[in-house]
Amino acid sequence: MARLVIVSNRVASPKERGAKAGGLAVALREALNKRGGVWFGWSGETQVDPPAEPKIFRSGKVTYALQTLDPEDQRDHYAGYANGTLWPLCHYRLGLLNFRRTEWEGYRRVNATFARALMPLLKPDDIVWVHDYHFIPLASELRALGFEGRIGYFHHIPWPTPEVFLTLPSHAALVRDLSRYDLVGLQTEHDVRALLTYVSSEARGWIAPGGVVGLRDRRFRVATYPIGIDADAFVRDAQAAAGSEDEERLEASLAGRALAVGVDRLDYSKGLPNKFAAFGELLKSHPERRSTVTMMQIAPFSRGEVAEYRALRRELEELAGSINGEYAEFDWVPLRYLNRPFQRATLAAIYRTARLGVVTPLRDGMNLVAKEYVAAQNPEDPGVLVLSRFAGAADELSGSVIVNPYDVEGMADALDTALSMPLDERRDRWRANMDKVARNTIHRWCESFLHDLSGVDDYGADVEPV
Ligand code: GDG
Repeated sequence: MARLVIVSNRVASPKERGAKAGGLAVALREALNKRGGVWFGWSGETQVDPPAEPKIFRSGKVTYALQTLDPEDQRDHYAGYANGTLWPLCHYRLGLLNFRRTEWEGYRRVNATFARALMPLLKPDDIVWVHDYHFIPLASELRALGFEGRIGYFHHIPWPTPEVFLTLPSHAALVRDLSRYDLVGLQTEHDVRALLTYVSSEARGWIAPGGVVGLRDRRFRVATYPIGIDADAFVRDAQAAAGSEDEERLEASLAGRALAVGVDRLDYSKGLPNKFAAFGELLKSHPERRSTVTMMQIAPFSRGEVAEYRALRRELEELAGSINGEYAEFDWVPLRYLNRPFQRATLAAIYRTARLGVVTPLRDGMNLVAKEYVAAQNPEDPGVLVLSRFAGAADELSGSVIVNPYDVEGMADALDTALSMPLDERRDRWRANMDKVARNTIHRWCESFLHDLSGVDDYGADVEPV
């Protein structure tokens, strides 16, 4: 079996285990341990004139290689082009899109730096799996240095439709970069259609059955790999949470009221202002719900170095304050708004206790919280998932109450409906969702991507355009 090399901006430390590590980190580490290999990424540190070689250490069969970056390069790459340009673009937020040539150049420069640092660690037969929008040009840079082995790319966030993508001044170069991969994985069929439509209508490429794409002298494949969670681990965590101290404390604090829960990084793609507004609207237009339901929003801060995230934080503080100011009783606070992360075991207890999981992003590649909420439910008395149609997860989780997050009043009505849902219907909907969560796990995602990447050839001369 070929050795595996994983590239991602942040590398999960081998010390992060059990409850602390995220599902993705655990799955990637498992794949690395099985095949042996290298996990390469940014060290999290900046330094003027950083060393050209990454810091290297080994743990089990895995070599970790962490590259330090120059501070200006890192800013142009991370806060600049990756999170100030590509993130809003891929989440359809053109009003928030900043494009600066210096950042685009910085983004490319960092990818070239990463490629130069990684190249000496590569063997010709390695399989390289690159993760996410920070690294789209990495394959081009590795090819320029002479690496001819298989390289795959997985895009964790949505791929925008051509009308949106064309607003990016560097769109053509970015797709040329994608074509240097052998396999490009996206979360949903919608994303795949969006990219293929761009290729055929704007880049004058051709598409053959199976998502094989011809672009200039390159052939590569684009396919769907919907990411999942470690469903068994989540079921176990949730079962362990039953009767735990966390659960008891939470139940006691609710005093018999229903709980609606949201867990999202504090990010403008997650639709938090609209979610808060919808909860406020529920309390306004369904006054009988007051004092009967509590919403808890866990929203750890993220990307504070990007101005839009700081503005969002202020907006949410104001909204939460105004909802609580308007509707709170001396013994009930409607909205509990928490800006810090919690242990996975505590999250499991909260998910399991919550009658509603409220996941209403304006756009989301997949959204793993939706799947975690489903996995954590008690099958005898499951809660209801209220889910945005614009989350990738909505393609699979059809047992949810699907909402349009731009329709605040519609969401308020959906929350009301979900709160009244009879047990039989809750069970049926949960079963349908759980079947999907249990089938499309993170392990399956990982294996199927690696299986397809291992199997790629040069997409044979017999592949013809259709
Ligand atoms: C990107 C895409 C795609 C959150 N708060 C806490 C905590 N979390 C964990 C959740 C979940 C993960 O973080 C968040 O994953 P999401 O999928 O919801 O969202 P992004 O971070 O935006 O991820 C997304 C994903 O990549 C994978 O491809 O689904 O669309 O945007 O696992 O549980 N974990 C702990 N404490 C917290 O307070 N322990």
